[in-house]
Amino acid sequence: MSEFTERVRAFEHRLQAHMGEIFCPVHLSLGHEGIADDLHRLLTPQDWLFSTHRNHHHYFAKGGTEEKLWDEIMGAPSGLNGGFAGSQSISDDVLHFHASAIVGGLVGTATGTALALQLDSSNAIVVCCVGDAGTKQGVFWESLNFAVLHCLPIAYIVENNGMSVDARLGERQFAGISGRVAAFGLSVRDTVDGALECARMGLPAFHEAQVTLECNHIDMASMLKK
Ligand SMILES: Cc1ncc(C[n+]2csc(CCOP(=O)(O)OP(=O)(O)O)c2C)c(N)n1
Ligand SMILES: [Mg+2]
Repeated sequence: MSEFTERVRAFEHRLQAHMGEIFCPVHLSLGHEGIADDLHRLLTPQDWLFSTHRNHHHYFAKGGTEEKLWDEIMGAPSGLNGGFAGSQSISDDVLHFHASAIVGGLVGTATGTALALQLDSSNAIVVCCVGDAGTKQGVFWESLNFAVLHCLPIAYIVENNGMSVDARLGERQFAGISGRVAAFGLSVRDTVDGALECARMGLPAFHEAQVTLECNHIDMASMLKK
């Protein structure tokens, strides 16, 4: 296990131990760290990372600090977003990192950011992480089409844990995700390295990671008391 993964897991386990004191919805990333480990190694400060409700590992991958996220989740003014964003909707303009509680909520924004980078002739790229349920949103497919049409420097990454809360993927979708994405003309890569390499060449890419969530879908103090 890498030092980065150990750091993320230690943070998540500490949160788990203090869940009774937390009054915002928290989605831990335990079991999802692999992608973040790769992103931590590959992303530059200029690159952009867009994330989801399950975002702690992504925030750390972009250079986030434990103290700011901890204080944010605890609702403290010293938190990353003054204690107003909680766990789900954190953002850090300096780190070029944004997350949203809305499933698929930032896929359009991520794609628009890739267009802006292209118009600015920037060397930076965008990485857009979603869960398997994020691919059920229309904006996901519209964004793929737009990214291919305009040759945007963006890598879409799906962390497929096979679940949307308690609904299994096989009960929600008739066919696998990667095959349908390939039909849109994106380069489907086996690794995060491959997908980012492609995006750095100015071509939209896609990677689907199979992951296993090692904790509840969601936790918070008020849920634990029920
Ligand atoms: C547009 C929208 N619909 C429903 C929800 C409620 N919701 C929160 S998390 C979630 C499941 C998301 O599953 P997935 O994207 O696969 O991520 P995972 O939690 O499995 O990592 C849902 C349906 C939401 N936040 N936003
Ligand atoms: Mg899922």
